[in-house]
Amino acid sequence: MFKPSVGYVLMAGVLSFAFINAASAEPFNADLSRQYMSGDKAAYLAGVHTKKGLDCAACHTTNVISDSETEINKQCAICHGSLEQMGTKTSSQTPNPHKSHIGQMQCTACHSGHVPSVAYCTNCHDFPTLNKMKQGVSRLKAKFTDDLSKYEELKPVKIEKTDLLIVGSGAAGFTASMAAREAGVKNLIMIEKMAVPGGNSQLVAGGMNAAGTKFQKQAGIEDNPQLMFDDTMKGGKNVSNPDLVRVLADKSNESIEWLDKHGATLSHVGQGGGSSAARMHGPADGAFVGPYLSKFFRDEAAKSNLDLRLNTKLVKLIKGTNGEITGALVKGKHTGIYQIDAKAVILATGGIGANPELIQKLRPDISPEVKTSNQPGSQGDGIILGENVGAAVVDAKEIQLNPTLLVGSPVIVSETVRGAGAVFVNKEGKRFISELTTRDKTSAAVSKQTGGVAYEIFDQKVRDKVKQTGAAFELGLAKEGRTLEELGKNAGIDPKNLAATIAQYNKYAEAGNDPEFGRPKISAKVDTPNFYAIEVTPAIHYYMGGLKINPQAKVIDKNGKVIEGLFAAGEVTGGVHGKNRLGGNSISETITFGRISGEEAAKRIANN
Ligand code: FAD
Ligand code: MEZ
Repeated sequence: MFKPSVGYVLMAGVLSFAFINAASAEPFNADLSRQYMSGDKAAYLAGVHTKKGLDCAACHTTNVISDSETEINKQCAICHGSLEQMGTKTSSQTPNPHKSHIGQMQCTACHSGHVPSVAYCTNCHDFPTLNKMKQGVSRLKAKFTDDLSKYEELKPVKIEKTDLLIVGSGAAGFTASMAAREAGVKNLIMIEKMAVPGGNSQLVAGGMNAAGTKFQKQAGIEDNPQLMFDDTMKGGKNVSNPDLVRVLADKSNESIEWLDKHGATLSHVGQGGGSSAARMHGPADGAFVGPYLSKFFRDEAAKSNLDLRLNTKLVKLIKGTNGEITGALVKGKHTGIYQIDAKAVILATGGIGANPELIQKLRPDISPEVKTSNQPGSQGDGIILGENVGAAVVDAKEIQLNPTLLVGSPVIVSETVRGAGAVFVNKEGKRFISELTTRDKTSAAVSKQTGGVAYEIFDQKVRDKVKQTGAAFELGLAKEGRTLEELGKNAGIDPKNLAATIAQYNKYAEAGNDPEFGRPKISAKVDTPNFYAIEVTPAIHYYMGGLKINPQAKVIDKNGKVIEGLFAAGEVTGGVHGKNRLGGNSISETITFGRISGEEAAKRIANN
């Protein structure tokens, strides 16, 4: 397996930059392509194509390469077919990224012409079966952390003007863009530093919390915003900003309706930990919410011709003479540093979960060995750059561990699996906590079990009903047995204890009361073969801290004053979740505060 060293990658990057620049300045020529015919470079796509007799113009139809690389990707599809078609041609690959990422990926996210290719998915997934893909796509984890202070003094190569700049293409950013357009904003640019849009939002599992929705009523669930407010405050240990929590709870139904009106219907309702009513909304078939919403957002962006620039990173916010934000410096993969002047900037850059250095600085008590569920772009850029222009940061040390990372992958096993009846046991086959308590307590309890792991035990009923168990089976990480004893043997759990524990649990379920651990609303028995076990362990998952905002999504400075022109929404902000976020409250926050930020930015733009 080809494993380039850091120095090698850097050198290749420099060469590639030189090549692209040369290509931009003069017509593509045979001498340049010959460079890619021998040595290591022959393994890059440029070399592979050159050997086949194709010249540079086969891929590069223009002399200038856009940062999103859309024109190159168009050329890939012309010769090789769409991602769907590639999915059928590469059907022997396990997993098959062409199939599992239809619509989400650009070819160049994984395949590079002039540097070693990196399978983008290996930034998040650790596939035991993926050693090396065709065309030199190797398994290499890229390093995304970047010292943003180095951009402070850099001068832009050009200046552009727009009304609204949105930074980050997760749920908060996309929602803000839709709301801003609905409120009349015509000129807006959205930038995303990664090669793939979607952020952590595309990974969302169980769903979006909302209270008093028509979907809850249809399912006979009683709930209201006051209950959601109380649960959120209690779950966050009463340190959340009640004004923000009030907005979250009161507007949650409106946000579900807003999504529904635009064609994203979250009609399935599941139960999350710490919520006194089932209120975690997802798509009708109970599938993962992230891919469903991300497709919805990408389709909306295509319909509205959104100016979405991938591979384009915010590196500095620019302040005007009165302290207001007037725009930003951004860095495009090919363009370099340029300035975008804007009447308003919305930060929707997500959290810090993929920045181990920052996490260690804030929380040295969290072992550096703990994995993350986050996508690699979650580096805290928006928080660092916001602070650089005077923004206040709240709850800075509040980092959430999710108790149920699927061991052997970075996939989260959704709380809705426990909500639907799965039971927690340890290696000894014993229960140790209520399955539906809050994450802080659950993560702490799982960490204390043998090997720092636990198992979610469920039966065929749950497997059939809850699609959220699917990933564990697709990745070959779920264990199975026709009896509980057999399951115990297959999963490495004490078989006798497991059978006895579940027999006792079923008695509690029949009685509707769990005197041992107080699991609320206990009713579903684990009694229908086959039986299954999924091994889980805690992982860094969510940043409760972040930029201080007011209920209008305006960023607040260290003196308690609004920083004019600067808005923020989603995980980049703090204050909503206090010391512990309830599962399902984040996507709710991104839609509600994403909408507010778009509407408020539109008001500012109309008045300037
Ligand atoms: P993101 O979706 O993370 O988007 C931020 C974007 O900004 C990213 O694409 C990032 O690359 C980009 N960006 C960052 N810095 C820059 C920069 N300098 N320049 C340009 N772009 C930049 N929450 C729930 O409520 N329910 C769930 O079921 C749920 N499941 C989850 C499952 C997983 C595996 C994970 C990781 C999280 C889950 N969460 C869930 C939490 C939730 O997904 C996130 O908190 C939420 O999606 C954050 O949305 P966002 O728009 O604020 O940020
Ligand atoms: O982070 C969440 O809210 C989450 C993973 C919810 C879930 O499905 O468990």
